[in-house]
Amino acid sequence: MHKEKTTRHAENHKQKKDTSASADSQPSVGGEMHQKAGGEHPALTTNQGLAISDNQNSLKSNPRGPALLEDFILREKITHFDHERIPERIVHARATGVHGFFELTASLKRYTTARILTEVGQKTPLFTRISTVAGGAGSVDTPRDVRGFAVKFYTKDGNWDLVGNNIPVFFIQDAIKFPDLIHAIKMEPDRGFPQSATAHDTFWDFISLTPESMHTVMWIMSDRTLPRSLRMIEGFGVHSFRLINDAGESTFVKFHWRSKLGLQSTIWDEAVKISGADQDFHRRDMFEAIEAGNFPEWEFAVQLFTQEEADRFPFDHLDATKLIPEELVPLRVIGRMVLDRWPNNFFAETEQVAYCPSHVVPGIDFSNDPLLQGRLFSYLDTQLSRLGSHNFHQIPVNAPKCPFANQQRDGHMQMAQPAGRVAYEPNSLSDNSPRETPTKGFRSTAVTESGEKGRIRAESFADHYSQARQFYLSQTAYEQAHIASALVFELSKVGHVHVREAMVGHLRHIEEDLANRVASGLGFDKMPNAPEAAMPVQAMEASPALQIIGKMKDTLTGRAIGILIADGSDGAVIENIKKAATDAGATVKVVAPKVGGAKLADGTMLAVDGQLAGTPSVLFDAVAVILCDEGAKALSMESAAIDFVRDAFCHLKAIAVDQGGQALLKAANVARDAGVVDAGDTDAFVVAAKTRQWEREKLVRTLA
Ligand code: HDE
Repeated sequence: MHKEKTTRHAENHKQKKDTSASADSQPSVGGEMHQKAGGEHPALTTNQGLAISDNQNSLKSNPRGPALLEDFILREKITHFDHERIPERIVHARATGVHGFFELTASLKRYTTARILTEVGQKTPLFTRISTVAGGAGSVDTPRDVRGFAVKFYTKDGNWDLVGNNIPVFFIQDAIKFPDLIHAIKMEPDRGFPQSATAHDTFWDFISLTPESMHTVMWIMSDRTLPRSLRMIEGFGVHSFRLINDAGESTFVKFHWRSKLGLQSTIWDEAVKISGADQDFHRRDMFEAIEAGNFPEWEFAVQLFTQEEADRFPFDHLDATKLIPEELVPLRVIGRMVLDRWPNNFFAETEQVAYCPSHVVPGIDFSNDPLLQGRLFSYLDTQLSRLGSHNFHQIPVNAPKCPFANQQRDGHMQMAQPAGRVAYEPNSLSDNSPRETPTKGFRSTAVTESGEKGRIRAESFADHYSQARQFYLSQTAYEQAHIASALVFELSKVGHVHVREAMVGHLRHIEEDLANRVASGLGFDKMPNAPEAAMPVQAMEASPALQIIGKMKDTLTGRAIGILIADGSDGAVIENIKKAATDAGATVKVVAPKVGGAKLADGTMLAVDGQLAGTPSVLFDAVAVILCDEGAKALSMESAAIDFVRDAFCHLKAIAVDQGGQALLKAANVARDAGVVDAGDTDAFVVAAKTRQWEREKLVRTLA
């Protein structure tokens, strides 16, 4: 009986194999029945080039017998599979990578010899990787977190890596604190949670004991850490660098990326729900934009300043917890970056790309920022453990696109085959071996250093609260309320009361009103004392450039509109909204109870892009609800439809409705306001969809 069964199974399998193999005489690639026939399939081979005749069955001593050690094909395949993973990045493990180019539009020849910054019109290929910081490689795209913004420029003078973030300041001043910061932020070591979240005891414990973090805390509690899209973030090199011109003169520089689509964030409740609806929300958004040819673009800008100017700043520019307000040193736009090519392979490119702040080109040099100095060591070191070899620069995504040559040899996974007997310098035996280039090679700035050696924090780094206060006071009232509410949320997840109190104590130095709002949100009956400040808080001019709302562009370009329909909806109304939104630059997706489509009022079937339960309104910037009376009645009984409109309203989005849509709103207990418009008035819908209905917020949630 057993024997019979086995034979029948073997025959079935053989049949399958024959069907797919009949397309050509080569062995099949997948061997499945659904595999497409036809085409020129290359032979499936082992890594030694041996054609494989059967990729479905391992070699056995008899049909039901044990597998044989002799099966070198099985062993090769399984061994390779067993080793597919490499250590993920300690921080910034989760990311999206895209190829693109940089084009210089204004020369910095007066300041630097770096050709990428002097040859106007020159296009330099690049690879950009945008990441979250705290979560593992498989974590969600939309936690409250800083975004890494790393760009590898493949310049004619060698690779230049600008490894920045989407906020311009950092938590700590000295690299020696980085392991502590990251250990506090990551999941707690005994319990293994939370994944990618700052809302837990160890993070806030560390922060409450680290006053220098307060400025960055204001940034991470703002909606900057809840980006709507990776295409809508700013980027900052954070540290001061130096530019060096051909006379050897040095000018300090800060680097900035400014998104052409403008800065845009989600709000907290929305971000939480997006995490559930689509864990890959940002990666998918970027992929779909690139696939559709909507290439994201950033302006590249610099802030340039001399040592004398720096000496007059009311803060130390070598301290990475400080920024230079644009009002003090204006941004000069000198180029643009366009991302236009998705990688062929996620692992080979996005995972294996190795950024190092030490990768600079002649004409660019480092400042003494102690955080930057530590980074110059860390990144090369981390690549060795991640990628396993000093030869990681030979991996295609890391290799310079200009010629490079030296006398370094051998090592794990050496791919090159350097010819000749000379592997040293100087030598007199070879007339074409690489030599130093004294004039054009990289040179460090000649700076005079003086002072006492020691483990010392400069006095000029002691002001921990002034820029935190400046940031908070520069925000709109809506953004201030979001910051206060974020602090209440985060600290409410902290079990240790003394940590909550210590944090509110720090907030008192930043702004008493903020401290009061947070204390009240946490239900304190008494205001905690403020800790002693190392320096009195300085009054600084408000900097509107620090807002998000002020920078949201008056456009639908890059945004997404969702239209909820059902059987019986009016096709003409749907079409008008679709046209108005796409004409204004948005992408449109139609959502219905069934993914197969909806039968419209005129009897035609309309194909749809998403099924209601799997396509909530959090995935869109604005929505339209077009329903017949019957459709509205049916959807009034669907919690997914009720959530669709309630969430759109509570996330302050524009909603266009026809009569049926209005009925659904009523069933969902959603009121009409200026952001709820008639579906027939597409102009009004487009205007409302370009912004959020900020005034609505106080009606839908209690903010701190
Ligand atoms: Fe990083 N950081 N970092 N960092 N960082 C890494 O390098 C480190 C800092 C940033 O897409 C690691 O390749 C130290 C500031 C980005 O691959 C590691 C210090 C800024 C990325 C490392 C800092 C950053 C990293 C982990 C304090 C903004 C992702 C994997 C001195 C200017 C790059 C890796 C990518 C990655 C160390 C602080 C940005 C461990 C020691 C400040 C965007 O080497």
